Amino acid sequence: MGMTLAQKILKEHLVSGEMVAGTEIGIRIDQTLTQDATGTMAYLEFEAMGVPRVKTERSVAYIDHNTLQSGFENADDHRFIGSVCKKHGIYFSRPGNGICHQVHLERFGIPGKTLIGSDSHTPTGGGIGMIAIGAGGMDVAVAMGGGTYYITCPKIVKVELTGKLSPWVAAKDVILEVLRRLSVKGGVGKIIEYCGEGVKTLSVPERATITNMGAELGATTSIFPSDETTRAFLKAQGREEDYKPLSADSDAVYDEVVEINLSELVPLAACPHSPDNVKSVEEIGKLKIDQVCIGSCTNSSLLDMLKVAHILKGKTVHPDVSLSIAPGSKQVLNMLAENGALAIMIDAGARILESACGPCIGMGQSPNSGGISLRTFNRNFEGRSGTKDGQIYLVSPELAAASALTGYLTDPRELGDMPEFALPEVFTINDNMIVPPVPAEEMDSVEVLRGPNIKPFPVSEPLADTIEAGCSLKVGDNITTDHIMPAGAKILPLRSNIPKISEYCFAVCDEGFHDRALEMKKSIIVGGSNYGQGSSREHAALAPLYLGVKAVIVKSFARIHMANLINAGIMPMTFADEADYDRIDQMDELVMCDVIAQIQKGNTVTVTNRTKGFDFTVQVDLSERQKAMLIAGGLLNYTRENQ
Ligand code: MIC
Ligand code: SF4
Repeated sequence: MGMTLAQKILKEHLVSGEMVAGTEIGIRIDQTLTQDATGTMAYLEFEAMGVPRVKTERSVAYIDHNTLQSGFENADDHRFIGSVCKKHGIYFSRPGNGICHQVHLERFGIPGKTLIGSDSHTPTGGGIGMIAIGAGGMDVAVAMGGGTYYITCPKIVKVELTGKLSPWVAAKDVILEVLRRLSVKGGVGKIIEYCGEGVKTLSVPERATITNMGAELGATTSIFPSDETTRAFLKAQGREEDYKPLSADSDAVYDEVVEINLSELVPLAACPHSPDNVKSVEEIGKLKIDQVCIGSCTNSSLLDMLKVAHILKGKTVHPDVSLSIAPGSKQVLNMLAENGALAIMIDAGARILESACGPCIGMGQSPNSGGISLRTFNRNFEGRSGTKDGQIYLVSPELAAASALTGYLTDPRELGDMPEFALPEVFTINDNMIVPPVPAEEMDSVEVLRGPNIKPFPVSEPLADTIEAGCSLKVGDNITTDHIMPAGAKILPLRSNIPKISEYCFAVCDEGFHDRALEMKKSIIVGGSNYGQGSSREHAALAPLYLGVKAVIVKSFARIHMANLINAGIMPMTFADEADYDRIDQMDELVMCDVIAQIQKGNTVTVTNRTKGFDFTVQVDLSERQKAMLIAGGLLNYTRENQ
């Protein structure tokens, strides 16, 4: 039987398990990446493992999230990460060099390799045929130390692309269409593999836009074949030797098939507050806007920026609209400066931001109260922009630029004829902002620089046999990591300080949670379906751990967050009968006895609701390895015990 492309790469990297969907497999990791907001924790964890040099083929640390430096904290974190990298064999991409996923695609990604990154948009690498997966910082630390990375062997969904995008319809519209059809839960436990004649019509940056935002489907990752277009991209990056043709076998069998005719797509927008709340521009109608933000790891490539510059040329941003543009990398910004496109943007009135995540993670550019903001980003969760009642619409750069000029949501097809936008044959290459590590024999001479904001991570305890705890919080469906552990300019600088950042845990849902949980000492969180969707931030597990959360009982989990809970030693449990969710209230007293014996024996645990006087069953669908990890009190304890 033929294999899909994802199966081929996974099989080649298989260390344990069998390629049977739904079972646990362990894979060898060739490359890792971290960013600064998750990086400090990942490197503290790596240090705690005591491995002197990374064992991967390539590990890179990027500084792109916390670049505001409104206090000493960010700068201290940057110095810490920079010094750890220098010592332990990791390449360090300095602040200003660009967004991790954009730079990794340009300079390091290699078709057929495996990459895990402590950022949920790591699947951007799927645009050049990598298996690139978002993971928690601890998993990345283990992979840097040469450890195996474990995932549930995914089902493979084939997205068959036919036709060709119409003028001014974009790659963003392709992924928005996939989200419209499959929803933010539709990709859980699956890899999305793009095939078909339409693939040839898409450039590497366009493919990367699609795989990047596949994270919003909850998918394990997304992948495109590696073909002549990939070769041309790598050649233009001076890396043709990294090219390798890769595709699925013609008789590959897929678990699901989705067909998309690119010719039929129209400009789309994801409406507030979910990336799958997708409507056509026509359906939304004439919407007056206040702000347009162009950038983020989804849409900040040179190609995107050239289109934007073309649309803005000789025009002025509408008087009621603020337009910000953040080119994705130093390479992109440099090339825009060289070819005059930057001058066109400045001339039109765009506010040029540094090459970093910026407004995407609420680091500045929060919209006005109730403001309507069009963004080329990938997430529009409530409050993420920094303005609680901000109305965020996710759109393509073409639509964003056209709308910035008119002041209302505008169909870019109204722009008339579209010129051919081609990628350059040679990109401007200058890796002077990527600092290589020192050779192994010099590592002892490097001092690791720690600022006062860098606090050790909370210690998790081995699993208790009896858990008696109150329900400190009950939440609904689709709770995101931005609800659990918000980011933004005020909170992000605290990523290295778990006690301090915990003060904001769940503040979006319930400002009293922090104090209540601390007072209860031990507690349990109850939630709905797709709990923990979004980011890979392990802070969404470490803050609850610090606040005494022992278990989370929900209808279903998002993949990375569930792994982060297990790594932190918090029990992830799902209702055997979802109706029981309605029978529990906040502050109910919940009791579980013989927990260890129950999870060792099977996949269920009986919970007594002492307040209401009834028993219910929860599922603990975990592998033997995950159970052992929970019993040990998390991944670090488990790794120490099994070294
Ligand atoms: C995000 O887009 O939510 C982030 C910020 O990049 C996160 C990582 C983080 O929270 O640091 C992600 O996507 O994993
Ligand atoms: Fe940065 Fe936004 Fe991409 Fe996350 S989604 S890596 S915050 S640009």
